[in-house]
Amino acid sequence: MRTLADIHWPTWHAKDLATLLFVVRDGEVLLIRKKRGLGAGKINGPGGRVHPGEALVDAAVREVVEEVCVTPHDISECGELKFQFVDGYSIHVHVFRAEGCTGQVGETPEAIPLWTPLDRIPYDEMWADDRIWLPLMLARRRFDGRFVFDGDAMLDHAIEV
Ligand code: 8OG
Repeated sequence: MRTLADIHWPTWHAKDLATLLFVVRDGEVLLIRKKRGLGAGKINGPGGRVHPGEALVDAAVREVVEEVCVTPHDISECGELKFQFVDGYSIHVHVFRAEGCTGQVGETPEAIPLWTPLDRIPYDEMWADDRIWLPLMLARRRFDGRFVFDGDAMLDHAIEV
């Protein structure tokens, strides 16, 4: 399994369901330096796995509170990302955006918060696919992406906007 064509997408089900939530405010986006979990060391948005029975948006908010201590508001879903890894792992990520948050960001055992100017997003330190869809999220364009990864390496992708 190395390409999108090797996967039967209509019946594809991910092993894990996860969220990402980006607070976008005053020309900046709230990113994190992830300290543990999948993608540790990389810069990402706050997010993580959805608990059984939990609503997606509730999971997205919970992860932001847990990782960087602020509570996002005015939230909308802006896209979906489907990742198949060649080792058999798969994860389906729902991406949200929030127009603001309350509280003050703080570092936690999971993440270091980074308010980042929109014209200085450090794509070189992020997952390889992020430069494809993050600009769409910022432009409020809905996306549906599918990706094949071998570890950190993106082997194939397609995105519908
Ligand atoms: O529970 P844990 O923090 O390990 O969950 C993984 C998080 O990483 C989850 O928020 C989804 C996110 N994630 C992937 N793959 C990718 C990716 O390619 N790009 C970005 N930006 N996030 C990803 O699992």
